[in-house]
Amino acid sequence: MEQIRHGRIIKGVGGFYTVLCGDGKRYVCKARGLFRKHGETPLPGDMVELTVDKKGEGYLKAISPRENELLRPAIANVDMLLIVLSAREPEPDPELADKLLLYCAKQHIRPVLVINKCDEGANGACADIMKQYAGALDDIVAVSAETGYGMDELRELLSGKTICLAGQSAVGKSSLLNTLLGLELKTGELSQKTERGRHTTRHAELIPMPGGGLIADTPGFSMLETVPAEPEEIPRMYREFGEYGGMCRFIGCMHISEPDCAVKQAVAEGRVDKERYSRYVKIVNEAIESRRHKYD
Ligand SMILES: Nc1nc2c(ncn2[C@@H]2O[C@H](COP(=O)(O)OP(=O)(O)O)[C@@H](O)[C@H]2O)c(=O)[nH]1
Ligand SMILES: [Mg+2]
Ligand SMILES: [Zn+2]
Repeated sequence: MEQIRHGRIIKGVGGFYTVLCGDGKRYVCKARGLFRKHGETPLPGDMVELTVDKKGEGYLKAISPRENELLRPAIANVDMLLIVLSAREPEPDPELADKLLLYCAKQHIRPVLVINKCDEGANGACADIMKQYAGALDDIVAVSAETGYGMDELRELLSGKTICLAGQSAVGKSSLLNTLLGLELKTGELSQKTERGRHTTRHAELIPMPGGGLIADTPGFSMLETVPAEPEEIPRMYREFGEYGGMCRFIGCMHISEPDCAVKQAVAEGRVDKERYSRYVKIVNEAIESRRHKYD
């Protein structure tokens, strides 16, 4: 009798899937025609059932329902998205970070804001980003991939989780990836080499982290073309609006042009960050605009 095993797909190339099992063993598996018939494509991150025959060849039997599915890179069951901003060059793109927070809310992925390059001389910029996002999410970590500052705190937060990095180009995603994997590289050199290698394969892979957990080798979302939510959904996705949202005069208040709006009041009194709010207005308008075009 074939024995049923359980594991996690960490890689899939050309119809072969590498599954990591609880005992730390890896099996290369083929997907049975069954999957194709149901239009199911196994993804890295999928929890699967497999069997291994006498020759040691594995077969995927079933995929557990996914908690979520990231598109760029294509990975299932992601616990955390690390939204990376830089306290130095390049100029931070907080609008991208805001949209990535919306994406996390929509996909039920826990966001972690990682402020990288918090090394000498970047304290002011780091504190400014911290202040803007203090009400927006729980996990904000200031780090330096270069000096190692804050990396222990970050590692602890990520331990045992399945994670993916996101953020604009040159903020240090590859450097963070390499540091988290314990590759101990000094600067971007090796990271660039890794990246070039990845471009040729194009398939994302999950790599076990030394402290437990898995990290995607391909960083995603250096930009988002559209707002990842409908306009009406957006107010609820701003956690810092939460305590004021119910106090507006109108139910369904968008907190933009309505009178007696508690959120606008909180912004005016400095209880909600001004810059986050002004980007919010821009993002909602962008979402309205793109919906209009969708039905044009
Ligand atoms: N000062 C400083 N530079 C860093 C840090 N992390 C990365 N860098 C540099 O930032 C540049 C871009 O890093 P990279 O990891 O390739 O960014 P990516 O495009 O987001 O993958 C490289 O030159 C890195 O050496 C850091 O913590 N501090
Ligand atoms: Mg990179
Ligand atoms: Zn309001």
